[in-house]
Amino acid sequence: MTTKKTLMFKKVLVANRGEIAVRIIRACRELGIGTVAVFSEADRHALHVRYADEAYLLGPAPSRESYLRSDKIFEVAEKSGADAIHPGYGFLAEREDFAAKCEDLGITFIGPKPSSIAAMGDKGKARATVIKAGVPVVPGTEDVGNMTDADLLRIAPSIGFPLLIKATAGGGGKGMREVKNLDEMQTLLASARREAESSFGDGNVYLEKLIEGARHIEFQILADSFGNVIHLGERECSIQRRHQKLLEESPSIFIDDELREKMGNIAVKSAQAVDYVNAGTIEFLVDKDRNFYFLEMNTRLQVEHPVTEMVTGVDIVAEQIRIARGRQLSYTQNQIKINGHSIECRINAEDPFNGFMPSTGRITHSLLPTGPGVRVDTGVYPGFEITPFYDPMIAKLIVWGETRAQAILRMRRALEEYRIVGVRTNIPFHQTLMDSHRFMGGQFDTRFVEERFSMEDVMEVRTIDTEIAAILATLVAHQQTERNANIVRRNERDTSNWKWVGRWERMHR
Ligand code: MV4
Repeated sequence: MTTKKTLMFKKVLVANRGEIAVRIIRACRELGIGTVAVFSEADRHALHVRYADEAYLLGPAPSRESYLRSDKIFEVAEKSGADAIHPGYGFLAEREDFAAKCEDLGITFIGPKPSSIAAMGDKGKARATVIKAGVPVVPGTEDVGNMTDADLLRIAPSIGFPLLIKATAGGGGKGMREVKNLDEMQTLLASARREAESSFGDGNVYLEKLIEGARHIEFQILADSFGNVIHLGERECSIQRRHQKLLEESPSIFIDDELREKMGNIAVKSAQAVDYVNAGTIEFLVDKDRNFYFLEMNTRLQVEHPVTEMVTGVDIVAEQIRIARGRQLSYTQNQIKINGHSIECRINAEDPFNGFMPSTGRITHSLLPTGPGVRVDTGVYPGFEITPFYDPMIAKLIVWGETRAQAILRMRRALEEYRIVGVRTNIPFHQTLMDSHRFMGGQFDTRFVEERFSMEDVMEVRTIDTEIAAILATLVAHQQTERNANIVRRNERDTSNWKWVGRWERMHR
């Protein structure tokens, strides 16, 4: 066996903010590693600044002037003597040049090699790379490099309609267009290229057959620098709105042990195809007939990693640090067992009664749910001001239950306990979702929230408020601020939860 130097970090710089910065600081604390926080002018009083051993100002609130300023971050690393950087998710996490610069400066990047980030960052290249490794992808273009409109128009009929135009630099649905027939393709190609150009500075696109009614299921993988690669099972991420995930769970009720093993092996193969090291996620589309297709790989820690932690018992951030220190994985594939069920609700400062508009302002009061099987990862506290500069996600509410039904019951209970006053949140949305029969029965795909999920139940509450408004405008003004704290809707099922669980579990045996 090759001997590798083990790096004992003394200090980790956390190049992020909010709940994920807090999450990383916590892992470092438990491992006895010092922490350095960085912050913008809007985040002087943020939780990650308070929890870190040291904290340094980067610049003004906008990300471009603070969390994206790699030059400032390297200055802080030098000044503080940090020997590693954890990028979290977003910001600089998937920037090949940032990871490379860390290497040049002798700072350990807690993440994959720059070459792996690059290989998976270009979606067209990623497709070509995993195809060679025998990974199933959605039928589509297979050429690497830029293709002209003429090329794409010629190939399209052999792929078949409907198809999707996707941006090679893409992700998150930007520059994506659904094409129903050849006639409309030219126009849609132009608009996809325009959007990709303005979003990523790269108008290159590729084609894939459209998979309708698919679920979005992703696999967590861990890889060490000795070539050991394991998977930690899947996360079901189909509950999303406009490409923003709202709820994730593990395991997926759609995946049985046999399919999990098959997809897990393919996930491992995909990671090996780019010589992957550290934590990563392979996204798949799974159609009604359980055919699965590689979609893309995320070369970072993900928002929804806690649901995997809850059912496997693996501390993913601690493993990331261990891997970056040049040590072997703590687990072999055989030691990974899925235990129970976990659900995560993303708590966003946005108003579900008003088109999910971002809500800003000071959190005056908050009461966190606690108790058995409940975990809250948050970066905010009473007195903290939510600004419009960053992602609206202010907390992740994660529950664990022995079964999916018990996890749902626990989530309903935790959502009831949660009080946030001062900003609107999407808690009422999640409460309505927890009452949805389709969600309970697992009958959903990626179109569920936008097409099948009725906000009528949520709207009903609003209608009542509007009636009150007509009578007593002043009372409503008061209610608006109180609503988030008071909106607890009961229904008959609450009085017979156990009967309901029993019936539901018999139904799904
Ligand atoms: C697809 C697809 C159907 N067929 N590709 C959306 C964002 C990008 N990551 C990939 N996406 C999709 N690609 C084929 N060939 C449907 C989606 C998609 C989707 C994927 C995952 C989660 C939510 C989604 C919502 C709409 C469309």
